Amino acid sequence: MTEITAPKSPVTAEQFADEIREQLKYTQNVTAEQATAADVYVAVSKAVRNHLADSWFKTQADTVNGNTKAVGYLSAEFLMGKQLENALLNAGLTDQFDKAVEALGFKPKDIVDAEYEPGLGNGGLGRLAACFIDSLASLGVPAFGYGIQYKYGIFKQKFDENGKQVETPDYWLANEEPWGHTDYNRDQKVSFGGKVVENADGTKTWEPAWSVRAVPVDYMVPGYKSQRVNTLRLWTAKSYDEFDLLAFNRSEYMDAVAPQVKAENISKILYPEDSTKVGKELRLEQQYFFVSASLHDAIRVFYPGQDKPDLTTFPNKIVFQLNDTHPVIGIPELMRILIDEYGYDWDTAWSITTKTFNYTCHTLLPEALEVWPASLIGELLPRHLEIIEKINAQFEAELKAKGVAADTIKDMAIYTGDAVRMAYLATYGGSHVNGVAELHSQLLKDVTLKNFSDVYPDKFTNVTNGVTPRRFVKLANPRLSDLITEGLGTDKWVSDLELLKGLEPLAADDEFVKKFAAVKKANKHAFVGFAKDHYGIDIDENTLFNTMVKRLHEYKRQSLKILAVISTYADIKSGKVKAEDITPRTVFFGAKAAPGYYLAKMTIELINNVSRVISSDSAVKGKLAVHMLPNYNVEMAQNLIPATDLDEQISQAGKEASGTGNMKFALNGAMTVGTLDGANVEIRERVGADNFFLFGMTVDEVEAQYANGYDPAKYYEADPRLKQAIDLVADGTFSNGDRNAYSPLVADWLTKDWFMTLADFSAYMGIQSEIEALYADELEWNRKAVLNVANSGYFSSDRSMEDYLERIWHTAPLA
Ligand code: GLG
Repeated sequence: MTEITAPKSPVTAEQFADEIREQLKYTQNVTAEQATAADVYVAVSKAVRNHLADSWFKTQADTVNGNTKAVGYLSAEFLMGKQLENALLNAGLTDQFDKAVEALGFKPKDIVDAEYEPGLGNGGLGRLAACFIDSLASLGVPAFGYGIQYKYGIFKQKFDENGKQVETPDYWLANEEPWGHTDYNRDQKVSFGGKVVENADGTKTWEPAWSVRAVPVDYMVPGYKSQRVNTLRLWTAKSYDEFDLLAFNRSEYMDAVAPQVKAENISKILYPEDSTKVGKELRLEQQYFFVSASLHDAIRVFYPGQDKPDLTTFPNKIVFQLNDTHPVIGIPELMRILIDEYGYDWDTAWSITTKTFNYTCHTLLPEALEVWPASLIGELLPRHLEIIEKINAQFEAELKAKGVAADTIKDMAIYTGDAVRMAYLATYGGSHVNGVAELHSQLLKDVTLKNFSDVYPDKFTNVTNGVTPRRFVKLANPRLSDLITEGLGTDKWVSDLELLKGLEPLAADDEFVKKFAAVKKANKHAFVGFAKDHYGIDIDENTLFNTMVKRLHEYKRQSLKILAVISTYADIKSGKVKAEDITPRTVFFGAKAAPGYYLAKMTIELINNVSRVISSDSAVKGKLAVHMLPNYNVEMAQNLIPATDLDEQISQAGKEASGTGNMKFALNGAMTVGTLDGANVEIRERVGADNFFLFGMTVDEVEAQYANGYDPAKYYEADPRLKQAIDLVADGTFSNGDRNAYSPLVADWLTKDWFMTLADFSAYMGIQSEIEALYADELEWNRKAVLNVANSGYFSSDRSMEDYLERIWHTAPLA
């Protein structure tokens, strides 16, 4: 048996420098003199991993041998951000690192910058998964993150000379990637297609047509000061038939690699375009691929070397969280494993399965709840389709027995005959369903999953999202972190964020507030440098930094913000606002649009062109600037959020499930202008209505508008400023005179405007004077910003994890 030793004790800077030299010499095979920053980055990363290794082994051993149930977080996305600084922080090696690399003749920043950010996620959902696994490790809860190591993550975004979004592949593995360890000896076989045959004894055998090899790449997930290191296991797809030599020898070179390409396509890219049938197929292949490999992996981990494990104990070993609908095929897969591979009867298998899974819903948009054509599942996973049909039959019988009306039963169908509704399958097949903010969870019960909540009220619960204070305060905002520590007299807040409450009295202390204002100023100054380096733009740091960063989507209403900017531009230009009344602002946008999302891409183009026109207009120089920053990612967030004065959370009420950017901004001392949507509601409750710029319709008002037949043109006619802004878009002002450039967008605003941008415009403009009046009073603005920080401790992902532990997972940290 391997000896599990205690975690390696911290080293001195000199020792750490020696460890780096050793890595350079023996693994990188370069001398310290030859080494570049990129070499040192790899060497340091490996040295840090060595420090974490013993804790990693010990955590694994305790996870398997202990009596604490583990958590398996199944997610198509893990948007991790750069690893090195976080690993150094959690390993307690930050100071040693700074000194050691300096001793080697490098600047710490250059080493950190040599890392390439992995973009294995799309937005909030993926970043949430990353925050959650950080918190689980920090709390000492045994956990596995399970997902896919995509070869290409979310695309890299550029803008062409016309301001249009251009997507390029993000080949993040172009250079050595020191964090993932490919473990060829823990692979799994995942099969597809073929047919199901019935055996003489009535059991079924699935005879698949093809299989791929799932090879895990393991990432250590170090907890902050917990001595625990969990595992993020990302699967990559390999072919069993590497290469067809016969075909090659017939000079059929493409055919020779075809099987390999087919297999490797599965982990090639995050969210392949799915408007075609093959695209859909690939997505389902991906989902099944990682879920099947993960379930088998968990059985391997918890029942090592056992041919006939007692899997009735499986739900006591690990509980799986389905992060959105992407992993929901795991429910029929576990049924299949239990019945076909281990010989359990249906009822036993069902009892194990329902205890094993729970489902988190992250949306209120019906189109985001996945529905698969039954024919597709039938082709790719014929045995699973049979199981789903049987689950559906059992479900319908259960509903009937409960006296549910026939019409309602039909509405609730998991399997409709031609489609499978994954959210319904997840709701029925798991123990709990949760939304991600109070309002969202309520709307799930009242609207989206109402029928289910009526029949199974106890399944439904809420866990409000959170963000990790390690990455998003401690690492992103060292100046604020120092000030918080000074104010509280302790740095314990990093792992107990509710301690921030202790800053509340300091909001009344002018000296403290001034220090806080100085931190913000310094962060703005630093961001000006970052933007110059990264984007080549000049920013006036003595302006209000006003930021809107998030995926580009109509419901998030980037349109509302850009129309407001256009309106302000027109007012300044026409002299309608007096020079002395202008609050100079710099507006930052950061957003990627899905490659096939036409209006979203057009909105990006518009923002870029508004930016161009404004920046070349001397009439507004020094008063208004707009920047659409390319390729919004975790790194940009870490730099921009701490520098922001005012954050935009302006989605249509009832559409943003939670939002997590809103939490990051509040924790970094930005004020928020927002609607009563998602977690904004809870943020406002906590920081106080006086310290939050609220505007816009409520969920009920939105519903009433839909019910009465919403007419956007009415708003256009009624508000001259809105009319002027839209007219400027329509008349070619931002398209070199081309009146057609934005006509689809303009037509949508005037005739459809599903997310009611126009209806909220006047209210949004109305609140700007309040914002500007407060900003003019520097001390008062910062006092309120301090109160935002002091009262946002609740939005730590540590707290979210504690809520999951108590309400859903019913497990605890390792002893
Ligand atoms: C979703 C939602 C966000 C939410 C995030 C994490 O749109 O409102 O904050 O998940 O729960 N698809 C998403 O990014």
